[in-house]
Amino acid sequence: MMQKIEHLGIAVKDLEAAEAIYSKLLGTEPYKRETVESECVITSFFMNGPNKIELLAATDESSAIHKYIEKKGEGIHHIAFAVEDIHLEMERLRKEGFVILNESPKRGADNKLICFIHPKSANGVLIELCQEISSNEE
Ligand code: CMX
Repeated sequence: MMQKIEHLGIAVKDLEAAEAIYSKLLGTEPYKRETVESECVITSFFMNGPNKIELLAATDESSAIHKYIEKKGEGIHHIAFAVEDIHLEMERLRKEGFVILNESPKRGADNKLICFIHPKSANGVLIELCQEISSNEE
């Protein structure tokens, strides 16, 4: 089942400028920057207490982030939920009628297996599932 909100994803145009703003806002620097080639994004992660915020900028125009910002502007792009077993959760949600955007989980940022649920299935909110990759799943 869904364990907790793992992070909030925020779509930004300029990663460095957004990092400066969120560093001031949260009073801490990002702990990690990571490019996810398959998603054409560069990400930057902040911790705020137990909570995580992911800034996402497009690396090219084919990126979902580029399309999102063109259409809706910068802002909250997705909510990610931590799951223990992403395969089981995808199966459960498929049976519940959610539109899962990935046939199988793929590798995302910050050592996670991820998949997405279409925003039309969840009241206009893009949902991400993520499972921590343990060393025996590498
Ligand atoms: N949140 C809410 N609504 C969204 C959305 C989002 N993040 N992205 C798109 N939409 C809406 C659009 O506004 C549009 O709504 P209308 O039909 O009412 O206009 C509809 O969904 C279709 O959007 P679109 O612009 O035509 O885009 P596509 O259908 O080509 O793609 C989506 C939309 C969600 C299927 C695609 O963005 C996707 O597969 N996303 C998952 C992957 C992803 O977002 N990767 C980047 C993050 C990677 C990471 O976190 O590491």
